[in-house]
Amino acid sequence: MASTALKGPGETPKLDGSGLRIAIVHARWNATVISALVSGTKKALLAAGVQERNIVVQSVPGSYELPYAVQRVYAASTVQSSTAGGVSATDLLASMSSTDLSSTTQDKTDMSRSPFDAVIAIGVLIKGETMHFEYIADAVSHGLMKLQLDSGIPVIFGLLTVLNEEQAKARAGIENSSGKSHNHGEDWGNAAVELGVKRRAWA
Ligand code: DLZ
Repeated sequence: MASTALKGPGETPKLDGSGLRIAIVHARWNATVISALVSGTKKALLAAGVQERNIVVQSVPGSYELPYAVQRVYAASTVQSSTAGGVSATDLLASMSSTDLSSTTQDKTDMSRSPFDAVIAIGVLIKGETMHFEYIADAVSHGLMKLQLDSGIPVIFGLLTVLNEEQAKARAGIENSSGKSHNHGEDWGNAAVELGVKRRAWA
């Protein structure tokens, strides 16, 4: 029976993610919340059958860096690893260390095996006293949308834009004062699987 919930993506279709390669690119600002979101995302990917070795995790300092990093991580996955006498983009990415905020295994696999089927961009923007929040939220939203339309690769919007830490926790499955919490990372993992599978069908 279809879900009657007002909010959320409704009933998640049961899709087989076992043939997919997915990248998670996350910011490190607001680390506790990011860590929970990355864990929730990985949990959903694994539950859908995506293999651990086909989940690549990379990090950047803040959300502003997400569009550029998503673009480079995806581009590197489409390039063959061998370059004559030089360091390829894939070698470079494979050698980059990604801060292990989530205690998840950081991927050390060959980035060039096949292009990613979807990339999940995760960041947490918490509004401060200045206009920083608005500028970064606007730039990142537009950057990620442009990227997915220009490249044809689904880019999942895992950017929380919240007014305070309590709101961020409530969306990351972390206990907060209201007691209600849902990990949006799980929705993002499911969205990546659905779009990754559908992208192949729509190709
Ligand atoms: C500078 C900044 C501020 C004030 N707040 C956040 C935030 O809440 N979340 C986030 O992901 N990043 C923040 N940043 C950092 C910027 O995204 C970016 O990393 C720096 O401006 C360097 O380009």
